[in-house]
Amino acid sequence: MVRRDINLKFDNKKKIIDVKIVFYGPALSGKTTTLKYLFQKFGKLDKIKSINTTTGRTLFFDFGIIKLKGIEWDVKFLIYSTTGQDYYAITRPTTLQGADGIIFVADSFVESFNRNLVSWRELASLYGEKLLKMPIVCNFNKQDLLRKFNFYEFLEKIFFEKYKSFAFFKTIALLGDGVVNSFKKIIELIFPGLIINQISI
Ligand SMILES: Nc1nc2c(ncn2[C@@H]2O[C@H](COP(=O)(O)OP(=O)(O)OP(=O)(O)O)[C@@H](O)[C@H]2O)c(=O)[nH]1
Ligand SMILES: [Mg+2]
Repeated sequence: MVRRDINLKFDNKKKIIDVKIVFYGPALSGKTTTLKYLFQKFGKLDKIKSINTTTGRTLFFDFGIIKLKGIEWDVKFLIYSTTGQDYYAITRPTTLQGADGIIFVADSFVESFNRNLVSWRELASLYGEKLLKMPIVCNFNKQDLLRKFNFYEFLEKIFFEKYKSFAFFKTIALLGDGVVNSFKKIIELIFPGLIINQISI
């Protein structure tokens, strides 16, 4: 089993575990759309708090909570998306603070290849070696587009094999394809050994 620094927050009295998951990636890759699909799926769309520009772009972050009831413990997922706009880049480390898992949303449009890489490298530089043990799921989003890059080329560029707790999915956030599965996967990576058959609230 992979060992990593554990910073999950346990409330022993209330029997609640807080888990922070952050959607990260370049501008307009589909982070907010992915998060919204997830919350809509759980009937919690109205529970998202977004700090947006007037044009609907993420200014600081989107934030929402999904609660899962267990037999002994409840898990509270605190879910954030960062802003992809470089003008607001200063907010990204703050949003990442204390993350237990990261879903990297890549834009699969062929001309976005390098923007994904720049965003990944920024993430890597913010974490340093610690990123190697961080649970990460990479969503290759916008799979509905005709002109996509080969995602294996991206995986090779980031040397994905060195990441100890890593998975990737093809997603279409607009339709929700792959979104729930990638969310389940990040939970499994955060709680190694746990297999999630069904997520319920
Ligand atoms: N074709 C296609 N478009 C998508 C998909 N997911 C998101 N989009 C579109 O991409 C644009 C940007 O989506 P957002 O979810 O706002 O992207 P973001 O990553 O949150 O952007 P920032 O917050 O500005 O960093 C919107 O027009 C979405 O409708 C997808 O799977 N396929
Ligand atoms: Mg956004």
